[in-house]
Amino acid sequence: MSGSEDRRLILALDVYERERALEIAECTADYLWAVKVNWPLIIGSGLEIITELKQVTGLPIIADLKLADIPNTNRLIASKVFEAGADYIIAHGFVGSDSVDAVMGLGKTIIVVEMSHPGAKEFIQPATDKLIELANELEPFGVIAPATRPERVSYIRSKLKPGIKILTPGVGAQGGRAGDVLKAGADYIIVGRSIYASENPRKSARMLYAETLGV
Ligand code: FNU
Repeated sequence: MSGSEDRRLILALDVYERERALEIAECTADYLWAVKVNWPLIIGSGLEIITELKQVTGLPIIADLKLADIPNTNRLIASKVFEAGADYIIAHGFVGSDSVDAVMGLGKTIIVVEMSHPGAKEFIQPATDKLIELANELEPFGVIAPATRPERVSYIRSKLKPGIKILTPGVGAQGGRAGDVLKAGADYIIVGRSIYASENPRKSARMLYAETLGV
């Protein structure tokens, strides 16, 4: 097994149960760059799951809370999440630079500049240019862009300061393809159901990892 430097796969671990989450994370860890936790797992298993996942996998943990509140509330939430061991946190940019800044003061942040679902075209996509500007100004670790629209990922890459990573959910269950979006300029793909809901999560993660290698 290679070192984690060449890994570009992030597991979106959207299950409720602690045992199941730990089991899936452990058996797929060899192929992952990081594990992403979202509200379903935190609601189902508590914030301590972040600490446990780190212990079991040794991988970075991304807290996908899509923070979208006033600066003080964003700060209150993010400080507990970083305290629990999260390495990265995802925040919405549309609430404004002060709200994002509050999170960035506490730890590594990923800003949503465009979402992957069809409804993202209604309100978020029209604001993407401004959200890219915000990212260029604040220089977060990375941004979220849609694996379901590789042409938008190319566009976002062309406008984004070099060095800011692009993380793309939407591969598999939402219709995006790993090769297409990596070729378009994504640094990482985020995959949930195609791994955790498959019959053999380890095998599915290995196949996706293999797809990322040749790009
Ligand atoms: P899967 N996610 C997403 N689109 O899908 N954070 C976005 O635009 C975004 C996200 C998350 O479809 C989603 O909440 F900003 O099962 C889920 O945790 O592969 C994961 O990415 C995709 O899961």
